[in-house]
Amino acid sequence: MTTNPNLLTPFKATKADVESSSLRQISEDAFYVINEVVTRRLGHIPILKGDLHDLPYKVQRFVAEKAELMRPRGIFICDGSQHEAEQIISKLIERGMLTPLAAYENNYLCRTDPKDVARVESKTWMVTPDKYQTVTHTAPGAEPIMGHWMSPFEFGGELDSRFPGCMAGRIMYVIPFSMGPLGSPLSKIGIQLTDSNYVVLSMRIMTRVNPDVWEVLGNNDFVRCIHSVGLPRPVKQRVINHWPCNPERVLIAHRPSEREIWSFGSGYGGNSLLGKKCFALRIASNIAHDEGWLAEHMLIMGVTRPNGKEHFIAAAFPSACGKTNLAMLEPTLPGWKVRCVGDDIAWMKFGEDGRLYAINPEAGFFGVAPGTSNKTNPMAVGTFQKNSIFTNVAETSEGRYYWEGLEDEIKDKNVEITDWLGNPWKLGDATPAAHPNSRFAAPAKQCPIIHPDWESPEGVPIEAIIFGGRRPDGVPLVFETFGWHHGIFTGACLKSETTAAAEHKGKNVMHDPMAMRPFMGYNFGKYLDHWISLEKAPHKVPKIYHVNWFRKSKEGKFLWPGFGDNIRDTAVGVIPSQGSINLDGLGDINWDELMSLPADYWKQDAKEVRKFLEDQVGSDLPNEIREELESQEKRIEAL
Ligand code: OXD
Ligand code: MN
Repeated sequence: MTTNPNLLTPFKATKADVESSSLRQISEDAFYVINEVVTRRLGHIPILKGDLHDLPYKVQRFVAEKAELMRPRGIFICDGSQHEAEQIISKLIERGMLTPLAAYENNYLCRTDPKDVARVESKTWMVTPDKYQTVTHTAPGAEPIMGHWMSPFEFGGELDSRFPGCMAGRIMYVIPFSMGPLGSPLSKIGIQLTDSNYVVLSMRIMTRVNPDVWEVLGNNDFVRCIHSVGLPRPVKQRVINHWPCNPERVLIAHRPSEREIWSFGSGYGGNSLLGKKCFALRIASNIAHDEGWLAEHMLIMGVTRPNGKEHFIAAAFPSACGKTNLAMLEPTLPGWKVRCVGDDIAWMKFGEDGRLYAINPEAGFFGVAPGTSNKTNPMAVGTFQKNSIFTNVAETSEGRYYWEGLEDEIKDKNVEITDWLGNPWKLGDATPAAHPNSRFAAPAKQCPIIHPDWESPEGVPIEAIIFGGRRPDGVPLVFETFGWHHGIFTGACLKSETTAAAEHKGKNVMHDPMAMRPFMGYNFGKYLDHWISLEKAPHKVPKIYHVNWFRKSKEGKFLWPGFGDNIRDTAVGVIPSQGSINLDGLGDINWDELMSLPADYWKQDAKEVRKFLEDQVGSDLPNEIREELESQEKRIEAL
């Protein structure tokens, strides 16, 4: 770099000018000061691809600062192109980290270190100066289950003991991405730094990685995402499956006010694809609170009735309840049509016309593979026939993926199968072929029933919100809540059986309020207040429903065969009466059992719900929700 004589003159741009402007808009003097700082910070770290000095100043500073901290051997600025992906893929195949699944076009299998297979909730933290920004004032002795707080002081220590030099010998990729259609008023920008090329390839599927992000950034801020597998070179321990990670040192920390995410030690899913749970839920729910919108763990679907009218629905289910299957449902009833907008996350904002508009901030599906088949979800199967990455599934000698649920689709029963651990496996073996949390990452645009408006910048208008969970006992197939507050109360009391998406063991029915328990970005009481505050003129709030197709008979069989107005009021909501739902072709349905409200169950449940809200939301429980609790208790008492 040439030295600028102006460096000796006083720095004219104010700090605020520099912070708020892109490189092109600031004064010459500041320009040279910045260049100097960036260059000094980078030291001898080469830029392997792209030109850092072409990027907005705030990005240069971010990249340089973090490179100075993590000391990679080079910096690679991603452009998201096909060519770039192909280069990375061929390198990973050569190294043995990716295996082409030869039966498809551009599909790959990746096996992780078996210690790095799911989100690690116990090591996921929100860092806020005040503890109660993150967690509620729980009852004495009650450990908060929503939000996991760490003080900035403690975080400083955790950061210092992990990140300095953590990328030594590795490349630091700079990934510019948009959550939501680029340039939509509902979208947000992120930049992820990572030393995992698997993450680069997955982010390309799951988000919009595009150099046009640099243009949009001129007037917008971005979420800072810093990710390292946490294994600097030379590596002291054995790297299993060419999957570097550091499971003992995992840390996933969010600084919501700074709009910043620090993730260390894991390369897997929600721990490392920071656009997803970390940004689009935990950080975005903070932004949404500040800006008056909602960032929720919800699928978005359009349902068209035989009369041609389409209704958009957002639905919240805890992890691995079949959200992806529901989002891509093929109705068996003649004349009905479903089209998918999103399968996991919804960003929703009221428009000037008072309606609630939703976008899917993601660009791909990161679905649980086991259980996905032509029978349960042919549309997902159609989506991942090409350009997809499969992680921790099994593989056949014909170059096909395999997992539990595909038994009937194996044509040659003698085909050789290699399980997710790389061992030979046979149909009927006791161990699972695929890890229960094995995943496909597939581009949403390949979904045969993707909605034509799924990338519409203004979003789609939501008419109904559905909450649901896996409830083997007591809870009817469907009920409509009595109104906005009762709907929020019902969402706050959401429960479901635990799943393999995180590190939980066994099957217990667990509280998962609004399906957001692992993804809450701030105090849950304030979150409920925020939802309540949205019912105001001119907002037309959607109707809220609760569903449960996981109810089992006394013999342990599902009462409802699958996903598939005459009503009556009950203690927990409005329930359709027999005859109002078309059951044609569904065989023997025990309607009374499916829709019943067992008094003993609900009396017990009401006590448990009160204890949960008092323990977990404590003095932060909004009055409106307390009133709903009390009214519901009275209705249940009268059962
Ligand atoms: C997911 C989850 O991966 O909810 O979508 O865990
Ligand atoms: Mn999810």
